[in-house]
Amino acid sequence: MAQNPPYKICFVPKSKEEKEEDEKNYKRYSEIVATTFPTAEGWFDVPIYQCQGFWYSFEMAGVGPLAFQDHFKARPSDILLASIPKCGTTWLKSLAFSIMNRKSHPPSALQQHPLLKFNSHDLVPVMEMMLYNNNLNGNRIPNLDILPSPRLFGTHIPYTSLPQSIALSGSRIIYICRNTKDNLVSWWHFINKLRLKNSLEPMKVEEAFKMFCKGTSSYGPFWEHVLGYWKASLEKPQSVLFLKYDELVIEPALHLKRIAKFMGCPFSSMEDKEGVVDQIIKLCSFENLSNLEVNQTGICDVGIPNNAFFRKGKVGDSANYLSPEMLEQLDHITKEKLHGSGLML
Ligand code: PAP
Repeated sequence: MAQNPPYKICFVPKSKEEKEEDEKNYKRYSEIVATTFPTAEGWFDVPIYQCQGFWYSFEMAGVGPLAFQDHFKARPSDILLASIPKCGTTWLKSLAFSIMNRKSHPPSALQQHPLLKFNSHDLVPVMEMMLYNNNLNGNRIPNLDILPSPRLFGTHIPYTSLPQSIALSGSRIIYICRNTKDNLVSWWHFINKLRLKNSLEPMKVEEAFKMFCKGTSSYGPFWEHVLGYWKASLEKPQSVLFLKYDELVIEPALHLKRIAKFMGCPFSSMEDKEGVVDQIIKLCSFENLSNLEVNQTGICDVGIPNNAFFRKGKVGDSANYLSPEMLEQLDHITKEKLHGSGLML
């Protein structure tokens, strides 16, 4: 039988007054979203809403982004794994979790490792979707104080909308992005998988392309999302590490060592010699994780089948789905949007 993800312990019983306070807050967020935020046609059969310049789905996050902004109290030791969806979040979470917990859960002790029992989203919850999402939490603000340090969280929230306490506390952020074309194709496949599950017609690639370019894809616009974290990584390299999926695929060991160093737990030369880096790479490989039972048949809290997080895991697959004109147009937009930033995608 499926076990409760470890983060569930933060939904502690609350007093009547506390429950009423939480409900009042969620009612307020829902009213703000319903009355003041713009909406647009969504990826499923309900509209999406725009919050502080970026697009969100009611089904996936409810009014979670606002609750996260208001209530999250960061610790200096927190590590936040950030991304726009479909850039390698599932992989980064597996790697960061394995790095952080390698003493208590050695990657060599394969039979026991938590990644064999849980999808990485259950080990590193997405703040606005799994913790602060009123669709899931019954209008209860989670008590994250009870989680031991260092805490590892995920988010898709853009840099400019993160709770202030993250920058103030000095907690660290690892951001992962990916080339624009593969991101779009990965997102399109993902939503079609969910549309199928909800008995909706598949979305045509032309339609997904139009939405993506307009900026109304999940947490879009893509380019503004990436640029927010890119600029922060240049301004505060000690606080924001910027990674590219495409580079991680080519040189995983190099980037794994960068990640571990940034997280404050670098690999020792002994660990290097013992092959710990390679063990983590193997444990978190697409081939290994995608074939685990939990990832073939499990369902994560937000109702997404875990197998939807694994498709091909290849760089350049977009060329198999987008026309030459679409590929060219995306390259053109990306070049224009990133012009002068020093970032190439
Ligand atoms: P999410 O934001 O919804 O969590 P995310 O994990 O960022 O999704 O992206 C999924 C992509 O990462 C998929 O890419 P594809 O559609 O181009 O195939 C998925 O296959 C890929 N992916 C998932 N796990 C791994 C992994 N362990 N190694 C490499 N790629 C992976």
